[in-house]
Amino acid sequence: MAEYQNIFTRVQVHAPSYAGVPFTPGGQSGRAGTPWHVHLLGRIGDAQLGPIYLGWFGVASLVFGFIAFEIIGLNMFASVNWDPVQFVRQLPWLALEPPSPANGLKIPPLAEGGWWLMAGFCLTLSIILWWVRMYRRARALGIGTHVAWAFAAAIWLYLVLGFIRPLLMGSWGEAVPFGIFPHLDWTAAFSIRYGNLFYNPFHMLSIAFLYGSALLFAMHGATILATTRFGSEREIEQIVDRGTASERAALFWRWTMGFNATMESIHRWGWWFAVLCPLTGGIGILLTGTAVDNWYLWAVKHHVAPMYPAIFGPVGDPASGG
Ligand code: 07D
Ligand code: 07D
Repeated sequence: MAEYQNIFTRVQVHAPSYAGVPFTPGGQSGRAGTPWHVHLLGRIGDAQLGPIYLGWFGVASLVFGFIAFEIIGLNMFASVNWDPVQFVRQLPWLALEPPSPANGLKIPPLAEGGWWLMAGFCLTLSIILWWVRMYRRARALGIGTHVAWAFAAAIWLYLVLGFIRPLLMGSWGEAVPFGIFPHLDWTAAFSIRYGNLFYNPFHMLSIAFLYGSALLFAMHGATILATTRFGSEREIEQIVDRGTASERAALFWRWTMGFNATMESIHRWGWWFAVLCPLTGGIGILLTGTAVDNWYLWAVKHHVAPMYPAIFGPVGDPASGG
């Protein structure tokens, strides 16, 4: 049986297209498009493509997302004097920067951060409209809204980074620029400016949930793959009747760790770890510069980090003149 190592999808079921369960009534538009089947998609998931649900929230979200994408892209294009070769060559380094700190929360001229503000507005609207779409589609199907609330946790961090914290700090200049490497530079600079984010306990928590999410997902994915030959991928059935697949999966972990999750609780573990990563992260960013100016000095004060040897004299916050 050693050849049965289920790492890549190997079974592709062929069946007629399926439109899905009927809608709950209430003025909803139908599903759009005639479904068709793509073999390559069937290798990574379900081979059936469509029908998709095109509601107003989804369409509006895509429109605003497209506008944001265009504003960012055209500003980047303009920054290389509309040279297509340089645009492609330098793309990862190009940026649309927020207004300068001197501007505060005023609405700046377009070329001095105004475009950034407009792009941010459209992107935020797009993301929120997409959230509404996810929420409403879940309700229409009569399922829980867990996906929407997990998405909301990510939106929380996004809003803290680009909107709530800049508001509290009184300057759009505090927000993140648009751009691949520029947003990494911002992240590194932010950490240094506030005395090393590693000493922020909420950054620590966020990292623990990030790593924990990867660990849990690896364990869960591996456990299910290892027991699919006994039917464990039919997870819901295994919740109410654990059968031989779940029995073995549970036994495996009880043997190796002494404790096992259940077919139901493992998904709660996954959901909470994933949600708590940006949730705690957002708290950490919100506190930075508002409640705490220097996380290293904060850590020294709370006996988390050691003080540097006194030979250099007392260490103060360099940002406030030492
Ligand atoms: C795999 C789901 C698919 C999503 C993808 C991302 C865009 C951007 C825009 C060309 C896991 C789609 C990308 C829509 C296109 C332009 C202008 C999700 C998956 C494939 N980051 N970040 C990336 C965003 C922040 C940080 C990559 C967004 C904070 C570090 C990608 C946001 C801080 C590293 C990206 C955001 C931060 C990255 C891959 C918003 C602290 C990397 C993302 C809206 C949290 C990594 C070059 C990925 C990289 C990376 C997008 C915010 C830090 C471009 C949309 C400000 C340290 N970030 N990021 O796979 O390779 O996510 O960077 O908040 O090392 Mg980032
Ligand atoms: C970004 C939520 C917003 C995204 C949304 C999606 C679209 C469309 C399109 C699919 C990710 C928008 C969608 C636009 C998509 C298509 C086509 C979630 C986002 C709404 N750090 N760090 C974290 C580590 C350091 C710093 C979190 C590790 C240094 C800053 C995470 C290390 C410095 C911030 C984490 C490390 C530094 C963070 C992010 C190691 C830099 C944050 C969690 C080993 C020198 C953010 C409290 C997350 C945060 C954050 C990990 C090091 C800076 C756990 C492992 C010391 C400024 N860091 N970090 O879910 O919350 O992000 O901090 O060194 O803001 Mg860090």
